[in-house]
Amino acid sequence: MTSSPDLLALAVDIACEAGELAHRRRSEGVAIAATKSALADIVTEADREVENLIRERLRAERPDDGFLGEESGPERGSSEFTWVVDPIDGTVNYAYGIPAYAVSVAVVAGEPDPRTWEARAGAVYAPAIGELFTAARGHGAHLAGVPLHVNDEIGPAGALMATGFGYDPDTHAQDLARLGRAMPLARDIRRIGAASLDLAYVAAGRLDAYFERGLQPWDHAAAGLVVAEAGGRIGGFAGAPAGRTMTIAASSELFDRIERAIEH
Ligand code: LIP
Repeated sequence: MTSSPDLLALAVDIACEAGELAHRRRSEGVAIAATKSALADIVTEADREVENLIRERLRAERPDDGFLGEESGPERGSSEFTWVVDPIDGTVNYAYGIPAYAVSVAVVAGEPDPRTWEARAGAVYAPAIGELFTAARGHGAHLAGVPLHVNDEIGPAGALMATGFGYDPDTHAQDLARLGRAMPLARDIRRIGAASLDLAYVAAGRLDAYFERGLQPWDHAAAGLVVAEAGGRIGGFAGAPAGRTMTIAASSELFDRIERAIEH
């Protein structure tokens, strides 16, 4: 049985090496390699190179584990573990030179399906900002070794909330209407552009809440554990796990209020 702290140590080592590669490539200039689900959904050569580095490191260190990466898709393993990886979360920020991007490396037990997996360890490394958020199941969430906890007390001005919008322009009207229904709960809104950092900031108390429709498993696998280990609640509507339909992260009381405001 491999312990969650042991798995986290490997996730951290790989995420940091991968993040330094991403940061180096950014300084050398970024090339768009292709578009994916929509014109705005881009992948850079660095996304692919960074995911390849992560994949090779895991093949060497954990050859029996499965892998699910944003750029290379699913690869079933023979062990109980699957690594769920976003090589550069916040790809559009990365392409534009905005430093809010992160390498997200998580390891889960069971099928790599957010509805059923048990997240065991996660590392979210933002190399341009120099911050590493970590969590091991049952061992808390940390930033630079300091324990994290979500904000349980929301001030009279309301909650500082983050959200995001999908790449498909046809979904923007619905997303904006949902944001309008959340605004009475908010003091202000942030749109950071990297789900893993949005979630990590909720865990760190830098945001009171975050919600977004359309997230992929690799967007939230690592940082979702960071939120949970920081005493926060992460999930979708009506008790569903975080996923494509909706991801909400906040303290439990605020989660309920946001869910009621945006679910219809
Ligand atoms: C991004 C998320 C972001 C969301 C974008 C995109 P990517 O992930 O981190 O929160 O709004 O639509 O899904 O594509 O940069 O890995």
